[in-house]
Amino acid sequence: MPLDPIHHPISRRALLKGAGAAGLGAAGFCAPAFAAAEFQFKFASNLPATHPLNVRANEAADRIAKESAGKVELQIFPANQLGADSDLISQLRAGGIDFLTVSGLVASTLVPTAAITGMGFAFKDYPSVWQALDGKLGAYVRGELAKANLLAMPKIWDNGFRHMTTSKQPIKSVDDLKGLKMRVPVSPLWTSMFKALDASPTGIAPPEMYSALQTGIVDGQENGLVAIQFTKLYEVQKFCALTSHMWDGYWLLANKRSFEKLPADIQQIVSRNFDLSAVAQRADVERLTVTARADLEKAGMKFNTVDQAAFRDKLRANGFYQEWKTKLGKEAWDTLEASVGKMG
Ligand code: X2X
Repeated sequence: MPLDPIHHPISRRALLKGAGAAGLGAAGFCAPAFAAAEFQFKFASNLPATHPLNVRANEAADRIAKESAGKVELQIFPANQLGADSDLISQLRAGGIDFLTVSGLVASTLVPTAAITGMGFAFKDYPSVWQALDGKLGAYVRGELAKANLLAMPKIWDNGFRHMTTSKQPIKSVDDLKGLKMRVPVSPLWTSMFKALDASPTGIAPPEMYSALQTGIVDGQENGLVAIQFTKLYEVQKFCALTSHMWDGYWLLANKRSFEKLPADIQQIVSRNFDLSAVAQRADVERLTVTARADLEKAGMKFNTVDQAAFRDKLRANGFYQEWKTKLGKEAWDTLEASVGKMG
């Protein structure tokens, strides 16, 4: 059964009409009511155009164009149109694109300590996520990213608490993961976590995820329910175990040179509007996570809960926390623990 993409009440088209714009390109923002933009920026993401992250990014682009009197034009490229994550990180660093939303764990291939926010079972709920990410933990990771010339906007965007899906057998206990071929994003922390859970993980970038599951190269994967719905994984996955084994978010990274080309007042307009949209997107994802479960059930997926403590015990017994505490270092670990309590 097809799932309706989410439609937001304020469409970009309506906003553009209000601004007197006529045409609208498929991917890009175009504002013929204004003079040619002085600053033209490319914004890339790995999520489909209809996902709240791109909907809210488009809204930010509209507001930024208006508030900068047309000086800033942002073109949004969703769904890996310009490449897969690791390629996009390189393009961002080289200035081929100007903005990129990327999971902290994927960014950790470049800045290892950025993986800290994805530590297994670190966050119990959303209030503890935002308290940490809008507080000292977020500030710490942004500082680390800045060392690699990646300027993260203050507010991180949400990719949800992650759960495990499979095609053949449900994961009812941690033992069901034994030897299971799982797709994980390309990131050492993810691979390490699923090895420590005794699964057999393979790092696969989002553009190949669906076909890898469809052809059985891997049996399962893990993601937030909203991502599972928007990438249509319900077509190739049957079971979902509500593990909440980690939380994942998207940093909105800017190329430092591109951002610093902007006069200070326009930098303010850009970062304020991105942050406004990030907060709206967090609320979208939280709300949609609830309806996603019902929609995925209607599409035929079967859900079950698990004893999370048993998963965490397995990670502990296999030395996962000890290994990552050493790898990421005292500062990262202490900053996480200051927010969420003792880990491991
Ligand atoms: O690759 C994934 O699974 C995704 C889309 O959730 C991330 O970007 C981490």
